Amino acid sequence: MAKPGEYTMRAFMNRKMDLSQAEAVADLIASSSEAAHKVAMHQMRGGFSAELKVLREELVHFASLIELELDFSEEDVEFADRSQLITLINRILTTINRLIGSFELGNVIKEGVQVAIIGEPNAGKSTLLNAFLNEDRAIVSDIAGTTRDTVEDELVIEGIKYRFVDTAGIRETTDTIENLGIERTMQKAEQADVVMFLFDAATYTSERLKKEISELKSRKSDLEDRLILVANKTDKTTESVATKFADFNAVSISAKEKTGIDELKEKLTEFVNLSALEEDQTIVTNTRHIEALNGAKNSLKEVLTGFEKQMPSDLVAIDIRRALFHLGEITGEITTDDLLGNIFSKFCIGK
Ligand SMILES: Nc1nc2c(ncn2[C@@H]2O[C@H](COP(=O)(O)OP(=O)(O)OP(=O)(O)O)[C@@H](O)[C@H]2O)c(=O)[nH]1
Ligand SMILES: [Mg+2]
Repeated sequence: MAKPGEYTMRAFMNRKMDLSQAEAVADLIASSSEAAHKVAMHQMRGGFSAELKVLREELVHFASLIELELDFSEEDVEFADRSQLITLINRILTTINRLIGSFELGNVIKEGVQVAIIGEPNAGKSTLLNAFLNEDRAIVSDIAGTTRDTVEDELVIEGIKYRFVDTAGIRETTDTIENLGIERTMQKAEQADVVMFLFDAATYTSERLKKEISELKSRKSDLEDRLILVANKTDKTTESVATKFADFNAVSISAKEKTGIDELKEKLTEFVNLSALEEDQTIVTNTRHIEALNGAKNSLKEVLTGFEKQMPSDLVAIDIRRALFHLGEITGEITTDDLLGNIFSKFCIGK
């Protein structure tokens, strides 16, 4: 009987693919959006490995020069031109920093964008969730306080996965269960990548909206950059909602009539900057890889400090070897049985 991931593991053991490529096989199987699929394919075809290979080769060359110096330590020669080496290390650090920076997008692509829908009871949050999903996912009623626990579901828009979280409406109440729900709403709003604040366009005044937004922002200062204001129930009012809330840059919708939903989706996609994906750059999606990249980065910084402080070459050589070790962890030049077991056990049988 084949074990989980046995075939991919054999391919790895026989050097048909490196570890990051083998991991991409599992990512590919698990991918649930076009973007996740694309990133996994890029990695499986060796895009990431190729990038790391160049870095490693340059470092190896560099390490061998330094180690050569150690052999001739009595003669006090310098084979490795220090200023060239520093330039090289800085270039490698730039690449590593770009890779580490790509993880923000990588994580969004792999895990999806969390979107919390918040607002007062009866604002139409559950109706909006249902409109997004095109199904009766959450219970809708005209009783304020219908949703108590959070209701979550996923939707792929333009190749990116979004996780919508419908929450309990925020209001002052003495109901214990409802209060627990409201607490959970605030937690979800904290964790979310994007917060949609939904309000009833017919009953809200711009003064009230202004006050509630500033209250929200005072709770969480970084909300500004991830807040979308949504004026709902525009079907109920004959007033021009655009004029009424002109200062707020709100999206006007009717969740019930399903109007304005496309505009809202468009607004959502603006939150994800996909240029790196479109340019086919390497995007890191794996926390194991991020840890290794951070390890390599720190070791290389030590090398630079070593040069600055004119430390003996043998000490600098240790940090270079450590950086090589971390880069090798990603591609699997350096592995332990535990690590391999951990990676391949997550595969399904026969893959
Ligand atoms: N006219 C109109 N009514 C709406 C619209 N959206 C929601 N409603 C109605 O508003 C009422 C409350 O809707 P819900 O979606 O349950 O509101 P909610 O924000 O989830 O409320 P809680 O779960 O209690 O916090 C229901 O009777 C909906 O039919 C809309 O766009 N137009
Ligand atoms: Mg609800």
